[in-house]
Amino acid sequence: MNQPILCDLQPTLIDFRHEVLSGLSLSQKQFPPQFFFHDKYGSDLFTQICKLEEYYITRTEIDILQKNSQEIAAVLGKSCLLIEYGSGSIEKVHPLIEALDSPAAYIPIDIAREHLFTYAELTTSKYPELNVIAVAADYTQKEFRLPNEKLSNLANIENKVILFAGSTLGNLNRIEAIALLRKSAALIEGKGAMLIGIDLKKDPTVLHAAYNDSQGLTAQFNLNILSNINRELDADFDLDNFYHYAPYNPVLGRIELHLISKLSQIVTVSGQQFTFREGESIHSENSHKYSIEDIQELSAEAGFMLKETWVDDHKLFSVNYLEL
Ligand code: AVI
Repeated sequence: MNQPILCDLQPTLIDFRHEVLSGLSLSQKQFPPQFFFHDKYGSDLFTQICKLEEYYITRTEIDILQKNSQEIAAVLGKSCLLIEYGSGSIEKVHPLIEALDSPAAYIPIDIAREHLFTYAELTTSKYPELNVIAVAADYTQKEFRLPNEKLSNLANIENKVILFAGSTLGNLNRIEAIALLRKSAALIEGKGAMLIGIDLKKDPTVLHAAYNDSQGLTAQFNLNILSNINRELDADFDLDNFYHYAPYNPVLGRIELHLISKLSQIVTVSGQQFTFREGESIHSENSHKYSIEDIQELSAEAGFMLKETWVDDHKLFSVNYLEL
């Protein structure tokens, strides 16, 4: 049986203590969005969120990829090298892989090594003809490169395409998003394309429901950051003294996740004290929403041209082909 090539670039994990202490020292307290996935419980909660009726993002993207797989595969062309950022363990790309015409290889990249390697093995067992090169790495790092020595004996590659699914681009601000797109252009050596799943602007009540679900899973996902800090950094956050708040900001076109202090209080983390006023927030995430025009502009600013967009019938979500 064909085996995946496993390539461990030993991604360095973020310095949790440093990020927490510096984030809490800012006048607008904040955490980076990666904190949600810091422990298994956070990742499991996200898997559950993705199955919620109110959180339309995951199922809508899968649906778009499934329904349009032939057309998308035709745009990607023959002998395509498909690179996937943050592939995780969701098999949402499999319908596309099935539709591709003799792909040169599939390169899933993820920081979570164990999950990635299990997923790579599963993909190879499902598609024994496919070359799978799984890369454990942090694709957001400046120094990240593709393991070119592993690609040298692949048959002729006619197109290199980076798939970035799940609307994770939306968790970056505009400057960060453009920087990631430019870095991606360099990764494929200025020739190729990106296939990006991006959540669309829509009725704010739909967005509000998606990030304030009735089962309270998103609230737990947000508050779990404080539990992790308590456990790992000898902190004394009282979770009953904070609540999840996730409004849509129509001016900035984004859902914002906050943890709001219910009262004035002092919290100790690793021996340092942090004062909270009543109503003060820790800003834990932004989830930007785009219009097709926004996507066109963003692409152009990063040196790409938006060539094709596929959306669902309700125009909730988009999958976009951006060419260099
Ligand atoms: C990972 N990311 C695309 C999710 C989003 O929708 O922005 C994270 C999330 N936050 C709350 N719910 C889901």
